[in-house]
Amino acid sequence: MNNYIPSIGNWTNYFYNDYTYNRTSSYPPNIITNLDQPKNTSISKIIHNPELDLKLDYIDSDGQLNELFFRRFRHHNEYPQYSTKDILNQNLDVYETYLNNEILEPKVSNLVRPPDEIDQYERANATFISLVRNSELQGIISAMKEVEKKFNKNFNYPWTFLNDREFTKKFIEKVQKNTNAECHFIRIPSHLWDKPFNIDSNREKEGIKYLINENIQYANKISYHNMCRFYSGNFYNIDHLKNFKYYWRIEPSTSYFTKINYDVFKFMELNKKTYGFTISLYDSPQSVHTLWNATINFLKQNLHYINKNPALDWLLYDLQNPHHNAITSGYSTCHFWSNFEIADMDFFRSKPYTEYFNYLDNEGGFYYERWGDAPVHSLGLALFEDKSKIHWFRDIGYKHFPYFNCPNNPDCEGCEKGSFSEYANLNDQNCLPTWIKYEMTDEQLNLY
Ligand SMILES: Nc1nc2c(ncn2[C@@H]2O[C@H](COP(=O)(O)OP(=O)(O)OP(=O)(O)O)[C@@H](O)[C@H]2O)c(=O)[nH]1
Ligand SMILES: [Mg+2]
Repeated sequence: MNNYIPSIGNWTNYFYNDYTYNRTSSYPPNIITNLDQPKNTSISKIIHNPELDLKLDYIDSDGQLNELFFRRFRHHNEYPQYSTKDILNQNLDVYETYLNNEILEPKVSNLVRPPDEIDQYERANATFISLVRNSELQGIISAMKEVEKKFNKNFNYPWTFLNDREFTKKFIEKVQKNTNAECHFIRIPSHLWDKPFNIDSNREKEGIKYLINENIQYANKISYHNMCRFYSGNFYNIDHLKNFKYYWRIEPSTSYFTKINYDVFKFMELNKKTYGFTISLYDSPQSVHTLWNATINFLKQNLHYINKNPALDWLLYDLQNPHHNAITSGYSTCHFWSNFEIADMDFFRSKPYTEYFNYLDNEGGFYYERWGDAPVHSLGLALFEDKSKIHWFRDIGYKHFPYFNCPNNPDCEGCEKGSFSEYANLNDQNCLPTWIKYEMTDEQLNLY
């Protein structure tokens, strides 16, 4: 370990040389080489030393944010002898080995089972949330049927459907038929959905041109940018949703492969979890190429918001897809895939996250780039929440094309156990090995 230590002076060149990183476009400008040199930072602070308390690393001796810590490619420095391919194979092993273990239910003593009398059941303060278009009627019915069959027929949690347009009568009637639970159909107020007036249209056009050139999906679809902004920061401020604490996000055409014989919302509540996910992925780095810069700038002014137990290794991991860190100035692009979320909206309503979202919104990256709600939620959680409150629902068999969470569970039907994607060439997009290796405590690892 640490047998190759680049000097502070040439570390940025070293990164580029080592990965022969080739850009096809001249935009964005080279972001790495214009980093400030660190203040009062010794080499021992730059190179990761697992013995050191990470918490100390990201603050300089003068109490300022040590910016280099967040951009330093420290994992790469630890393992110079391995190629990216070696690393990927090692990481896939970690994932497969872990998922090969039988995964049934969380081993906690407080699982709440389906009630005998569903009408008398005191539910958690929770709702399903589904943002959906009228045209996605079949897709949402298919997801809803599975969720009802595998979980909700036993608990009757209400559904909240959100749309930037009015839901049609047909949509409402057909959807309601699939559940005994209450359904609410809410039109999103335009101020929470539409592009803000302060977005500079020339800058937006330039940004979209760059993303198109980089083959970024949905770059040119304004509704997609609106959706990402809405799910990043505004959904929990809809009047109807202010009545709820927990939500489970359901997307059209997603699949659910396992019976869930306990109340997942009560699991969250009783075990003090903030956020539950099933899949963790890398993002297209071009879509978030200045998100990390903006985040660092926010952190510089708000150091006190960083949690004492953050998930920084996952955010900074630079071995599997190092070109991502190069494009984003340090961020791995690892995120929780937000089409599945079971989470506590009070986290997103908290001061740190609210200020963070407002800061990002003001930067305009939802339109000048294509910042997604998944990386924005994930950065907020990894930085401002105690990582032990983030729960991997690995018992829930789930698919959103083309990725799975497919546990080794006799009851799991419809996916290949342990597989991450139907396409083997997408395995390098899996960020769960990093989560498993660096962020899960023994307690979490042994929870199933
Ligand atoms: N009402 C409404 N819902 C939208 C709009 N755009 C996206 N959504 C919903 O927002 C969620 C995410 O959109 P998707 O198009 O699935 O985005 P994605 O998952 O990144 O992309 P896919 O891989 O194509 O599924 C889904 O629940 C969509 O139904 C929109 O313009 N209006
Ligand atoms: Mg989708």
